[in-house]
Amino acid sequence: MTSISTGQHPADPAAGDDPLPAEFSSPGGRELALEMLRRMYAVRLFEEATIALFHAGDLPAMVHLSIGQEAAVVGACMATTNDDYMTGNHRSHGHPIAKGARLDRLMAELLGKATGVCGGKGGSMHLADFSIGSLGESGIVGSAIPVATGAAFAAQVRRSGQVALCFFGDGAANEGVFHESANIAGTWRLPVIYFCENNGLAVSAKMADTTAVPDIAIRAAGYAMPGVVVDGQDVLACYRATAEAVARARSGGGPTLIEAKTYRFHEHAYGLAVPVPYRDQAVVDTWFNTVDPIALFIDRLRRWSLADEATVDEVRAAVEGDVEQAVTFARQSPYPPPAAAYTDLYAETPEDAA
Ligand SMILES: Cc1ncc(C[n+]2csc(CCOP(=O)(O)OP(=O)(O)O)c2C)c(N)n1
Repeated sequence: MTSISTGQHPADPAAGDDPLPAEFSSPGGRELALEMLRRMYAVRLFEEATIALFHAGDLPAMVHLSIGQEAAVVGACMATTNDDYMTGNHRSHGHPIAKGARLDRLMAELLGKATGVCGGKGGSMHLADFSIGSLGESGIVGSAIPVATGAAFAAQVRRSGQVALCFFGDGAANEGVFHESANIAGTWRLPVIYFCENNGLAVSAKMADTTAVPDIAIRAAGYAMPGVVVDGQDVLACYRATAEAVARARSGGGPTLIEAKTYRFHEHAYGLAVPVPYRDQAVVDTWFNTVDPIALFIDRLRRWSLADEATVDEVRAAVEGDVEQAVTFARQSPYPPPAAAYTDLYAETPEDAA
């Protein structure tokens, strides 16, 4: 297991110590790097748009943002395909965006519109988008972990070669459901990747006050699977660790637990005031200036001569256009009719289909 100390970000590799990685020097490598940048911008700008919508009164509820955690979600998702399954938690937009979901239908879902990915019934915290393998996000902490485990079991039974990528936080890793799922995945060698986005906090509770071990990845040993700690602000490190876990899972080698040490730049949920002061704003400001995953990646893209300023601006401008279009689409879409409340409640059985 690689190890970095909890809560610390390793120094950005100094120029000269950071040669162009194999992933980006092979054919298609530059495109891969720029797609990582594009998706990280998509998460950031989509969520900044949700903040604006919240203040405008268009967004009817608080939102849990992945801003600061973009490298973790994008690196992990880009190591999977649309056929692979994914589940997530209440920090729910970053996962489907990172996996390649259309922004317009996601934004419409957040506004409760009929054109949303779930017809407006899921909202921010319960998004699902089967077109990209997203089985669902969930506001019930820990509840999507057994769903991913079950999906991995189904893939194993069907010998489909699919894997399930399961996102959860350090808080969820203290719930029984994580341990039960990891135990059965380790026992049955299920093709699942448990990806813990460890931002060191569960609402206002600090990990050190609630968790017996300094690294969640240590727990992998109890379930006979590899445990890996990665720098969650480094998109390439997250991609590499997940790609290795995906290859192992597809070849029958069973599950992996990856822990990405990351940071949440905003409040637990935007629009929810946590009454207890639990972190120093100066520290958060320092994060913005020193461990912004997008800024760190842009520096490296320049150093590797994969993108100059104009290319970065072009990528960002294209995403800005997509987000604007998504907001317009969502605003202009109709709300579902009241009768829609009674549809899509039950799965179709084989008898229904006959
Ligand atoms: C079963 C359950 N218990 C408690 C909550 C309230 N709650 C919502 S988010 C959260 C913290 C989750 O922390 P973590 O899993 O580390 O994810 P993070 O918010 O840090 O991304 C809690 C306790 C809940 N939604 N569901």
